[in-house]
Amino acid sequence: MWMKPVSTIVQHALKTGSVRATSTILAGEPTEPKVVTSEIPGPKSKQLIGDLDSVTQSSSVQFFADYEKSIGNYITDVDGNSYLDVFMQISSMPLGYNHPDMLEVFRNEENLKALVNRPALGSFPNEFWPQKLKDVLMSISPGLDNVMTMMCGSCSNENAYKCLFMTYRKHQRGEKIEFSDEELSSCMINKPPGAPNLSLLSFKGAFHGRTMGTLSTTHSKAIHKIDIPAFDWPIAPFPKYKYPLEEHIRENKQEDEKCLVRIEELFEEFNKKGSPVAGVIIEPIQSEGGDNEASPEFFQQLQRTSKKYGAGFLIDEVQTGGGATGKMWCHEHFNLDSPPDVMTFSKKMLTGGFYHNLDHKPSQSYRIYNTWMGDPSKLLLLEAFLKVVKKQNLLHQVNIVGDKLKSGLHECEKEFPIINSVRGRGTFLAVNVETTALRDKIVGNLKKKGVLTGGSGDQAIRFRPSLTLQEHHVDILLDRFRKVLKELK
Ligand code: PSZ
Repeated sequence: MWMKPVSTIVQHALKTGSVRATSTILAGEPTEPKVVTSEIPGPKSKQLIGDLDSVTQSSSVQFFADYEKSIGNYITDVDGNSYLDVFMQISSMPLGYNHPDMLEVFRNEENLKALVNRPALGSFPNEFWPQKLKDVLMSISPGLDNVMTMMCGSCSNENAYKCLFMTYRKHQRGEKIEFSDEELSSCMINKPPGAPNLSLLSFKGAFHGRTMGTLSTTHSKAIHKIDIPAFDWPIAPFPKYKYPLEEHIRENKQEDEKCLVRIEELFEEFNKKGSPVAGVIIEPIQSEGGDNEASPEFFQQLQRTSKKYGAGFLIDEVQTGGGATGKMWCHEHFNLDSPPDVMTFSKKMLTGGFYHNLDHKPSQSYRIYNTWMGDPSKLLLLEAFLKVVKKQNLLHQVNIVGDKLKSGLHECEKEFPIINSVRGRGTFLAVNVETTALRDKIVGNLKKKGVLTGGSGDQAIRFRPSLTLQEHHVDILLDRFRKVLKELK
């Protein structure tokens, strides 16, 4: 029976050596998945998909959700199916559905007014805005001095790219902030020197967004890019590792070195071409492209190479950020010499945006600007989320639950040879399947058993639960995963 999630929270303690992580099961969260329709989408969803398709492209819709009934780690659809959701709206619901502390935010009249009276933040911010930015976003800054909020991951990257270019040109001009008449007139007709020939280096398999600028740095699937003009910018190889990592240390190290050599070559080539690399853009774990990891040493060296060539170093934490890797930011696992120059976020962070150092602060107003520049109500949600992370020691829980899931997956890969290459950090995990067709089948069959996962790249099944996933959820997930794999045998 559906119960209101607001009043009771059942506290569970996870015994974890000396440190305890408290975790919550929301009242009303189902104890297991329940699939009641013979097909997914069920009849009601199918009808709604038909309805929707008469007004918009809707072939990506999996089912229609009932967000009244969805709770905690379970999403319920309009046909009454309840799924254990370890995909969480493409890695973006930090505390699952209808978390009471999140609902509470807009029970407060002042917060409700911040939601309703949506400002053009760049010009008419709320009185609380400076202090909230400090208390909330700056409290988890990855060592960077400033932050700008934005609407989504793509526009965070889009604007961060512009900062990289502006900073590169500032350095080229010898820190002068005045522009020449020629620059000012040529930029108006998309010509150099005002619109300079500069490039950004990105990686094969990367995903940074679908907007016109970011799409030139996205290389995960052709369907994302086809028919759209793109910048001719350098695309470097991303390391491809052999698993298990501890059995392939030498080969994987050679793979890093091979990629790093090619990256230097690309810097040189594009310098020679007259389109120098102004910035390097990279995900800490390539997500859409297939959950590809690279070593801390690779990232350390890449940052050094970027510095050597005067290029800004941008880490895209849109998918990895917000705690699922067991640290607030995945790149904290890399022990870099210094923070990246720019770091973008969105998804679990609820607001989009980017942190940057002072060198990347725009020199004049209106160079990075749009109407909303984010949304104060999203910062209020982020504030509530971070309080729960702290109160319940959720990063610790992510590590414990992630370890359990990872070792369970390792057992599965021993039992079922069609899966391999278990990898990832925290609960941000993935496993490969021999072929794309089999992968898709497994993801589909898991859904029929009431577990939502996602595909990434050609071969990976990815797990992207919220930070509230607990050990008993992992038991259910692994049980259904085993059943699906057994049925394939
Ligand atoms: O198909 C899509 O458009 C998807 S599926 C998952 C994403 C996009 N992820 C978005 C994303 C990302 O994973 C990384 C690493 N960087 C940027 C983005 C873009 O964020 P949004 O979608 O908020 O614009």
